[in-house]
Amino acid sequence: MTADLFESIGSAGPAEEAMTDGARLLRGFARAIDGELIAAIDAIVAQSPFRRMFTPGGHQMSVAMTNSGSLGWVSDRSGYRYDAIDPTTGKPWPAMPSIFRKLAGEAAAQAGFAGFRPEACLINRYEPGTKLSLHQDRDEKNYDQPIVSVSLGLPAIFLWGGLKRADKTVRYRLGHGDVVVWGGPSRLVYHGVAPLADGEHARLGRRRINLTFRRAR
Ligand code: MD6
Ligand code: FE
Repeated sequence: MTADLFESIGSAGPAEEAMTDGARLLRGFARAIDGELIAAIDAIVAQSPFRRMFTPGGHQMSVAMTNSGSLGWVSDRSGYRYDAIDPTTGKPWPAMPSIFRKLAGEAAAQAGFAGFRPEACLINRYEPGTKLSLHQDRDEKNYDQPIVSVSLGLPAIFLWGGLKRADKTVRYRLGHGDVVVWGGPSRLVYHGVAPLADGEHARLGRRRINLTFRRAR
C-alpha cells in the first residue's frame, strides 16, 4: 500500500495500550506503510551496511545495527556516542527518508508529544536468538524529547521495567507495524528485548527490524 506524504499514516482508531506514564504502544500504527519502510531500509543498508558493534567492555553485540539521519548511534571500545560519520564507510550516514520523519512525528504526536523532529534513526536487525540486554537510553544530550520505536518482521518480546535496573519487568509482544513511543516520566525506563524466537515473516523472513528515532543533541 502507498501512503501519500500528505495524508496521515496512523490507521483509524489503532488499538492503543498505555504502558507506564509517558509510554504508549500504538498497535499496527506503521503497518499501512510497511512496504515503503522496508524499501527505504534496503536503500540505507546498501550505503551503510548492518554491522555488529562492540561494547566499551569489549563484547560484540548480537544485534546488527546501522543508522540514518544527520547523526547515528555508535558503540566501540571508547564508549557510546552519536556521530555524523559512519565509522565503517567513513562517510555521513544516509539521509533520513521523509517517510521516516513523517512516521516518527505522527506517532509521537499521537502519544502526546507534538513537534518531535528526530535527527537520528538507529536501525537494529535481530535474527533468531538475538537479544538486547536491559538498558536505559541515556546517550542523548537531554531527555525532554521522546523516543519512537517501530517494529517490523518477526515478533519480539519487549521487556519493560522501571527507573531502577532491579525493577520488575512487564513483557509486551511487539509485532510487525507496532510502534512504541516513550518520553516524559518514562524516558529513562529500563528496557530490553528477549532472545528472538525463530519464525518466518512474510515480508522479512527470519528477521526482526526495529527503528528507533531520537533527538540526540
Ligand atoms: C528494540 N529497542 O526494540 C530495541 N530503546 O529492538 C530499544 O532499545 C529502544 O525500542 C529506546 C526506545 C525504544 C526502543
Ligand atoms: Fe533502548
